[in-house]
Amino acid sequence: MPRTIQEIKTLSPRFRILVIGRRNAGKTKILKKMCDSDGSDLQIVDANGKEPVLGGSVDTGAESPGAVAASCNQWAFINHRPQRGMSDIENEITFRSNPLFVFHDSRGIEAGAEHEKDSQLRTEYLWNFLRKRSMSERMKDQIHAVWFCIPMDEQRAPSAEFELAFFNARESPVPIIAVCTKFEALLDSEMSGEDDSSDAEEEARQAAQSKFDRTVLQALRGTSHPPDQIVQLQNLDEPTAGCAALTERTYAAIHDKTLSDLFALAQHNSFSIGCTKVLQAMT
Ligand SMILES: Nc1nc2c(ncn2[C@@H]2O[C@H](COP(=O)(O)OP(=O)(O)OP(=O)(O)O)[C@@H](O)[C@H]2O)c(=O)[nH]1
Ligand SMILES: [Mg+2]
Repeated sequence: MPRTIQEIKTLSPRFRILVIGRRNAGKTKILKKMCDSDGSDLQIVDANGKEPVLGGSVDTGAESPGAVAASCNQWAFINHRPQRGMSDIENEITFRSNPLFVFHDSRGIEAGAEHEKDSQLRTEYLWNFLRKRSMSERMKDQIHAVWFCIPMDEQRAPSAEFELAFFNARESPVPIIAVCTKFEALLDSEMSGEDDSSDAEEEARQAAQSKFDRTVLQALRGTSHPPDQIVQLQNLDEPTAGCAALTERTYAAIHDKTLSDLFALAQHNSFSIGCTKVLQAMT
């Protein structure tokens, strides 16, 4: 029998997502888009619900100096580089604009992994985190979905040492959506310098799609445990761009009715906030 909203929220008040990806893959951007936030309302707490003690700075993802200042009130902001470290993955990231989502960020956990002999350990670390969380009895503590971001402006992605190694390693206990970010990079590489007519653009779009299908898609589908869904996102750095395709594929990947209702609830919350902002801007 379907559960009421109250029953769902009692089981799990928030939809919990693990986002994985190389540095600059576009992870933070996706979280902000999903919560309709500019980053100024980002909050991070550690596994005990406390503000984490940071050895360096934290990537707030804030988009304006004002927003940076607002979000940095919470942290020691020593330099511009996001803090890296394996313990980061335990931290909970939320946005006040949509408290129904909670995120864990791998934060470039793979940085340099392709050239390090312990790279397998790093993939292993992600899997251990997922396994530990999925064994949790309480639904609210489990990871409900994984967004695995693969940037299309990085020629080595997906690499056998990181992304493909991850999908070859184990069967996931939770739905995994491979998010191919910055898709326009493939398009740009197919555009010839001079001809920018709509015909040339359409030709380039088809060539980019075909290249993607032959390389990225085939590589991902050829892994031992391919992602449940694969989605392409592009131009997310543009203010009006959204990630409706990611919402759609995430929803499609979740088979548990309570969790898919919870995801719809959280997503609807972001949609309502977006609509309110548009209406406010118009009046
Ligand atoms: N062109 C383009 N740029 C994007 C897109 N998505 C994100 N970016 C930009 O890429 C850069 C990195 O994005 P982030 O969201 O900070 O990447 P990240 O994965 O969180 O990176 P780390 O926190 O360093 O691991 C930023 O300058 C974004 O504005 C996209 O779809 N297209
Ligand atoms: Mg980030």
